[in-house]
Amino acid sequence: MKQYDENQIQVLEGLEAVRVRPGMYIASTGSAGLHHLVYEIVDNAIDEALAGYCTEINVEILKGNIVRVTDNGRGIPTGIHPTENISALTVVFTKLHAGGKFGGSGYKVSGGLHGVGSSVVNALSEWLEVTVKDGSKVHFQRFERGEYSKPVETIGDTTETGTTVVFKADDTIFTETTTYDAEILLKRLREQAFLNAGLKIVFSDLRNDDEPFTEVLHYEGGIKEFVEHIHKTRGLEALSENVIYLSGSKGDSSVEIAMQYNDSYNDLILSFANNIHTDDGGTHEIAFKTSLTKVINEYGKKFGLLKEGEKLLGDDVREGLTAIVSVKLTNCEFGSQTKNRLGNTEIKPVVEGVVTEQLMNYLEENPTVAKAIFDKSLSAQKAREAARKARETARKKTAMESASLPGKLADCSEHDNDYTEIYIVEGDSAGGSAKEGRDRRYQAILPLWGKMLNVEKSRIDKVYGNEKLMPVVTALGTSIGEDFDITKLRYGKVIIMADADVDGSHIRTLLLTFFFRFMRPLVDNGNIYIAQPPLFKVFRGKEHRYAFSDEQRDRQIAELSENGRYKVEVQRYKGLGEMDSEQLWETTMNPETRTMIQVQLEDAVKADEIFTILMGDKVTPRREFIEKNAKYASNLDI
Ligand code: TSJ
Repeated sequence: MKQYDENQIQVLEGLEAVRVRPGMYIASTGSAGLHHLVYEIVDNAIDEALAGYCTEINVEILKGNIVRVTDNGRGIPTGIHPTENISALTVVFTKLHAGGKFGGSGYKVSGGLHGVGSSVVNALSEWLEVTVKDGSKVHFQRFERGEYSKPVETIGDTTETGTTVVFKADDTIFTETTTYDAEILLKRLREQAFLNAGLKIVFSDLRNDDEPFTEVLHYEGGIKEFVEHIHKTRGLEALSENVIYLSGSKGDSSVEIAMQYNDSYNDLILSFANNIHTDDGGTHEIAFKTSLTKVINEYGKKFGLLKEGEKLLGDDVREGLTAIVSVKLTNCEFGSQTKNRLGNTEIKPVVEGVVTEQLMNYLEENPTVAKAIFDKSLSAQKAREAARKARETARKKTAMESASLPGKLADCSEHDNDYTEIYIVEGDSAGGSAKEGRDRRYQAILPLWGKMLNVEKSRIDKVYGNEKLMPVVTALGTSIGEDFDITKLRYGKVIIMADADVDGSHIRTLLLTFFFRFMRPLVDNGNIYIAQPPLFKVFRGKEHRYAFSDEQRDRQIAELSENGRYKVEVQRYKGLGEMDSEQLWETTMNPETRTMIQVQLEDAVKADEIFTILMGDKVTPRREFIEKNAKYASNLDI
């Protein structure tokens, strides 16, 4: 029996809105939104842990992509809600924006959608069941697409406490996919386990009877272990034995920082506000960076390591730094356009105070570590100076040479970036075919030659003067690093064209790493493409087709041979060089017929990880990464 009292009607109208416009409540109705459902539910259990009542959370993916989340907290209150006149539990799952504030002992720190997402998940689930153990009774309620036909029932006795939510995403809402990616869930759950030291999260993927997967995420060291984990998985060597840990609080705001330097030239600062990853940083991250620069400079002055007037810049003191900055505050304010940038200013003095005082103390008490950090910053500063000189030399050189464009560049005649493209081609013979086959009005060709530079292990000063990369820089016109200027870009599309073999894959990775590290806006802006030359030509007499994969080849063999009735031949292209100019145009360069991959950055941190692992010099993480991703390797392309 449905209860058609006023509250219930209001409730249904509320959840109906979620179903009509899910995009207003979750990230998307694609894969991201699907995974978001799990986070919304788990976040409630994490809040219970933050409140100090829950020590373990179980997250299971069951057959049919049903998710079960269980905690050992107090259990969602089941008593009659004072103003709604129905069980508080029903309110949690049917009323938008309810949650977090029962019985006066609401959560001290609660951010984002915490505690308000359960009704959204409920609305977007084909069905959802909640079981609450309150130490004496077991309570239960079931919902279908957000609606219930029975109130909360008592179904048994218990001495335990806790909450279990089981749900199945509604495939009429999540039309793209309802299949969870265990890696994605595991990554986010691991992050949450690091951020909440001591909390035990057990993740299981039980969809496949033959290989059930379970991993226990339990880190007593919290964010310190997070930093160690990052260094280990990326194959980075730490500069000191221990991770530096700083923490403090003021009023309702608190901060925790874990930091350690490594042997790379890149920095990685991950910041969080109330356990939510702030991709775009914000006040807490800025405060951390500013105070770090100040402290290192002050230390240098105090111990005579910096000469009068000498100063290290932020980029210098952050080179090779991995840091986690995690703040907790009462009312998170996120930027209006950029949702993931923290705006709260009250956190600034808290972060500044902690870093200034505790980091300085740490450095004074650990002179060996301090010396290593300082030397690393000084060498970054020297490299910056060297880069400046290299840049000036490069500028003078181009000013002296009458034609500043690289000699091997076959430029296009038009200059409208809406249409122009540059093909960066490995190999002289392919370069020749590309030059012959191109549409010379809009397509420029730059063949690559010279010695390979692994940019992952080089600073910017090495890029200036590198015979392989400098022609790319001059042809694109934008310059690199802090000088990068996208308005000077000479082509709308930058297309990497290399063989579909190991060497080609090497050059693609090299160039992608280079664009990612030194011309990052080109990647963010979607200017970078990867050409897809065919792997096979299937032909019967004069008729022919191209295939870009084994499956496509087999389909075309079947089609063209009319299921074996006619003889067809298959040619395998080992490299671009095997195609003549006409074939290259037809298959790979003609905008009307070609397929290209636009390089997109789904997750900058992930991309950073991939490049660090693939281009770094540690073999073990690279092997592990490749083994783990082997099944994707064919379309991963790097
Ligand atoms: F388990 C879970 F992750 F699926 C899940 C746990 C899902 C949801 C939607 C909520 C919870 C949850 C909620 N675990 N624990 C709680 N705790 C409360 O709701 C609670 C209990 C007692 C009191 C109190 O003041 O006595 C207050 C609250 C908020």
